[in-house]
Amino acid sequence: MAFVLTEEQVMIQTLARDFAREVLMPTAAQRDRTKEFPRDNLLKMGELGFMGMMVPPTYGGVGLDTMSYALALSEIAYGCASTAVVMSVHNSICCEAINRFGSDEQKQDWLPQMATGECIGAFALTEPGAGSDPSAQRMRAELKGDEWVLNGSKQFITTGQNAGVTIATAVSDKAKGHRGISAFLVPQGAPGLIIGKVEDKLGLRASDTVQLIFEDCRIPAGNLLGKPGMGFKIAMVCLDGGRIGISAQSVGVATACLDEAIAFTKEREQFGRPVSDFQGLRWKMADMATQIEAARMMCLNAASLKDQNKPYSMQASMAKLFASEMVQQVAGQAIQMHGGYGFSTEYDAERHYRDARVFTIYEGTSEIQRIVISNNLLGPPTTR
Ligand code: COS
Repeated sequence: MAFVLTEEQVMIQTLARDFAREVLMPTAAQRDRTKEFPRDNLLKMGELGFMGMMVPPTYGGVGLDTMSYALALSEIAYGCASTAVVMSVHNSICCEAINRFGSDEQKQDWLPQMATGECIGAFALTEPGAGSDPSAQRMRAELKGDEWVLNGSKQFITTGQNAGVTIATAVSDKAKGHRGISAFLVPQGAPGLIIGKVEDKLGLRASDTVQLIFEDCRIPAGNLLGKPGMGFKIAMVCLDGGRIGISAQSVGVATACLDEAIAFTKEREQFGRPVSDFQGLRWKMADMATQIEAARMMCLNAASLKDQNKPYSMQASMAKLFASEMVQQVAGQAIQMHGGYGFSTEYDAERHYRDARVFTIYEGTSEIQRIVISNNLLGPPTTR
């Protein structure tokens, strides 16, 4: 399937490419070292429309399609994967959840400030004992008067420390299993919301990943997102879109790896000629480019299905599975082609390798994607 991009999509892609290469890329290695959250860059991205990409203009966004979003996100990931994951969770999970499931009042309250990048979104589903199986979560939500009271903890929450709003799920009716899980809009500074352990990570170091502790955390009754018991569904629906985002990030990082491998091997001379002349490397590069192209097509395919309001859950999982596994190979090859320099922080190859490692894990591991794909093919297993 060949994709003919519209003029608008090419324009968005070019805007993101220029921004990523001129603004994000030159400072990405430094952010990796200092772990500084890219707040200023996110505000600039808000000005350019990248923080409310699919939010309708009535709520302050630019109302673009998922294809444009995936194209832009790939470019941002090319420049800085840490910035890209913040953009990804913010747009494809948080803004999407509020836009799709929020009341008009909630949309008015949150989306305009999210679209500017002033208020960044986080998504708190995972718990210490409930990762791949979010239906086993234990955080509780109890309606007391005109407030919801949340108790429990969430684990590995991207942007948890810096988010203006966190969409958190909790069990509001234990008897109903996953249909008793609800979703809540928890503003930064809500009483009883405590930032726990800040993870020290292998990669994506400028994006914070934290534990969130809810100790009698009180939020207004009106901060319930959707209806009671809709939290699991909201999470599943938004993760489908999120997985398109991770495939886009994978494509962006892999493309950076390939471009850097090409540049390095053309410069590097051994045995009296550039190492890019050796067929062993040329063919590897051909394979890398082919794999990236396949992943890009799968990512855009899932995005396009979503834009056409067709089922895309399986295609999103396929894109995420393929692209996130692909970038592991490509990033490893890029290091190999840099030789000893690839192992040094002097070059970006090692950072890409570290950043990409989580892509097969977050927003559903590769194993979970295979469950989603096989369930779509075969129906759920007959024994549970
Ligand atoms: N879209 C809409 N609804 C969905 C859905 C989707 N993509 N996937 C599942 N659902 C619904 C089902 O329709 C079902 O609803 P009803 O009970 O109303 O019929 C409900 O969710 C439960 O579905 P299912 O029985 O398939 O759920 P399981 O508990 O077996 O889990 C997986 C399914 C494994 C796919 C799910 O738990 C999952 O995605 N896990 C990974 C979570 C994840 O990505 N974590 C990372 C956190 S973010 S970093």
